[in-house]
Amino acid sequence: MKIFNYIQEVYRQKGAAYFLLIDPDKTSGEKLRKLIDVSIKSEVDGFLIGGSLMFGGDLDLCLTDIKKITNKPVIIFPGSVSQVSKFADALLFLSLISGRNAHQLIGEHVLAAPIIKKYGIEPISTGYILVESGGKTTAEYISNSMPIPRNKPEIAASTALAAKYLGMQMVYLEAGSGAINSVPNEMVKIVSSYSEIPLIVGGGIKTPEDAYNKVVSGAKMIVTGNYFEKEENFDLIKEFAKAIHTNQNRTIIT
Ligand code: 1GP
Repeated sequence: MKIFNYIQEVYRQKGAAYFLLIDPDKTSGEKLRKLIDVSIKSEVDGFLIGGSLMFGGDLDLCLTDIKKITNKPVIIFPGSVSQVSKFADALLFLSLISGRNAHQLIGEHVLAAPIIKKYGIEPISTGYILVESGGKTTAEYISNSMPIPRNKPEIAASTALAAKYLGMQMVYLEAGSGAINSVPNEMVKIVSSYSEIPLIVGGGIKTPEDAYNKVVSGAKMIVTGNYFEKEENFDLIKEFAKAIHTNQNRTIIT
């Protein structure tokens, strides 16, 4: 089954999919193994690997370590072409559609496309929309782009609709990793109902209630990263999964 079809199956059956974002800079070795183990037991649906900036982490090692433990999908969440790896199942082929920087809209993609083809990994065409979140995030700084203001859901909705008309498979509404405020629920609601494209929502989600609110507002996939970089929070992964899987309790067969 293609990974995009798997994601669709998950949200059709469970209400929404829950993916954990792992930054190889922050989580590796024994801590990574423990995180994956707890995630599997907690019914996490898959993993995103990568980020806006890789400092010293080993992406290939992170991917192969995860693949040794689980057959849940492992998807690259690339900050740049340097984060394309043959060890992943798929890659979010992200175009920064909230920005007007040609390199982030199409430049990196031209460089990455032949590598993705050579490796045979599945690209999932995704419109990436940065939303203002109360402070400058790494994603905003590195992409050198202006996020959509929090109180302008109509701009986000029009951008998501444009992504749909361009043939993109998903839209990622992103507050940025470690954001002070997650994407407003009202914005999720308006964007999902207006554009009718499956929405990934992430950035700054720190409670199961916030994750749940995004799902009832229309998100089809929730991503958390930062919060589970601390081992003392690992026990709460199952609470997030329960909150996100609003149609529970059915198991998805890959
Ligand atoms: C970042 O949306 C993801 O790109 C996850 O954000 O690390 O804030 O959970 P957090």
